[in-house]
Amino acid sequence: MTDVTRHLDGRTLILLSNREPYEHLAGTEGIHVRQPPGGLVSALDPTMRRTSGTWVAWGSGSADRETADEVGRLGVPPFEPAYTLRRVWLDESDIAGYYLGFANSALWPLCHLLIQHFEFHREHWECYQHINARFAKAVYEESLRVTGTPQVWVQDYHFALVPAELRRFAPDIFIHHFWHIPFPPPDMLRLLPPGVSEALLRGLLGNDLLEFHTERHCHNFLNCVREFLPDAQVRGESRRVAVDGRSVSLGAFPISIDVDAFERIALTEESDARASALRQRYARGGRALGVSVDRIDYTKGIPERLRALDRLWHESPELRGRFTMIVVATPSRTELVPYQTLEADVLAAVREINERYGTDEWEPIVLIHENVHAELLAAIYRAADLCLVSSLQDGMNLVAKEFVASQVDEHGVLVLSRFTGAAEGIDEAVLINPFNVGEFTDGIRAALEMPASERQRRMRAMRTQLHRSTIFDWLESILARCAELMDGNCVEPDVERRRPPVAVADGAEPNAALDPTDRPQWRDAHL
Ligand code: ADQ
Repeated sequence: MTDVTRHLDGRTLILLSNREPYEHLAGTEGIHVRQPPGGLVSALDPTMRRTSGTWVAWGSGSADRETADEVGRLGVPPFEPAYTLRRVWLDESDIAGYYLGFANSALWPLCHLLIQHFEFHREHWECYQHINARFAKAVYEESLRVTGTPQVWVQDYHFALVPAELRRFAPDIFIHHFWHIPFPPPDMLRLLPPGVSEALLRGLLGNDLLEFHTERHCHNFLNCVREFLPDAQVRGESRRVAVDGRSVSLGAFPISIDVDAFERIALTEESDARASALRQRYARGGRALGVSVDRIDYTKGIPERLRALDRLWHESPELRGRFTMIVVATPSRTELVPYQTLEADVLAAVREINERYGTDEWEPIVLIHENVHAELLAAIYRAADLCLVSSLQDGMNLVAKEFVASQVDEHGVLVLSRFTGAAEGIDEAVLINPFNVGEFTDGIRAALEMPASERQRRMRAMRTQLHRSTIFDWLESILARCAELMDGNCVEPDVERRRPPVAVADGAEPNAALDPTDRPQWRDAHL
């Protein structure tokens, strides 16, 4: 792993994400700490450790308040503190309005073009504005505390308004933002009431650099700016927007995973034994095993996948008893009605398929309806002959990359929706359209019938390609681009950097803590 901190050139990273890197939970045996799984934390935690930065996030754990100081700060990792975690507290109504409401019931379906699930409520939008202002204030407070020049990195759709809000307090601070989900075209953004789409775009244009997974998402963003913000100048060829006397850059930075870590786990003795046991049980004697792994979310195309499987076993009776699917599907956002309905529908569809085609000796779909630990996940990926990724829309889709990384025996085929960011970077997958059940079924059949040599050729090529673009390459390319921009290498001569006047957010009290002349010069003693 290369040391990406050189691109920070002594600057201190302040990261903002909705989820925190360490969560304290109260259990029967006292308080324990949990690090959420996922590539983002595993890539950014080492960088934060090396730079003694600050991570600002929602304090969501049941014992989070007890383990932080009165402001919400603590040193992390808890047993070997190297950087600061600043927790921001949200109450039930904040979570309902900002997180479950505007972020997950309006922005999420809109950005995924699944407008049948779109719900807008004015009070959710107001809550989102209010909470974004609170997070911006927390980031600003942290920027005053860190030694060295801060560089702020915002994550995702929960914080579209933070960049512009933060810039009101700190006009010169370098801010960039990674948008993990697709960005919609103008006709979709138009579903938001007048004024809201503009506010979102202006919020994001508070960044110096805006990062998407794909060129397509950059293109959609620029088209939205063209359509909704007549005062902004879009320079599509250089992927920049000039607005309010500032220049905002855009870039495509496809995220990846910690490829070596997945490979290592897949190669442990334990995984080896588990994968052999799985193959012995489901794939001996020329039979085949498939896998899918998702949160139960309507963007992942789970009902569409089940329809294609149903059709496959219906049209090809010879595959009954010879092809088994392990479907790993974890409940997600269960507070929201569309997610509850989807979960019930998925469970019913699996039951129906199993009743229709199953026998005393064979169950077509083995459902794992819970979170699976990394070792088991790697073993299932390793054992499988094919992996079905059927998202209706997906920013990237990490499951596709995790499957490829774990396929150390190189026998599996990736059947991948065209509508994932991953499909734009992974060659050699069998690409399908999940909305077209016939094409999807044919894709699964093609994967099952593919000769072993062809599977190996494709998997080997995908693995080579994946090793060249890991999450650490992603991190490095973003930080390198930020360094270029901060060094002024990319500033357009005709865009003068004018500083907007410092103003206090609507509804926010002028606060002594936000006065730059009051800047504390000390660092937290417990770091
Ligand atoms: P997600 O929508 O969460 O991420 P995805 O990229 O597929 O989608 O990542 C899901 C992660 O959860 C994977 O690491 C997977 O292994 C894990 N996971 C899912 N079900 C699990 C289970 N039952 N047990 C254990 N682990 C499970 C958002 C965007 C994506 C984008 C990522 C990263 O929607 O498009 O790829 O962020 O930017």
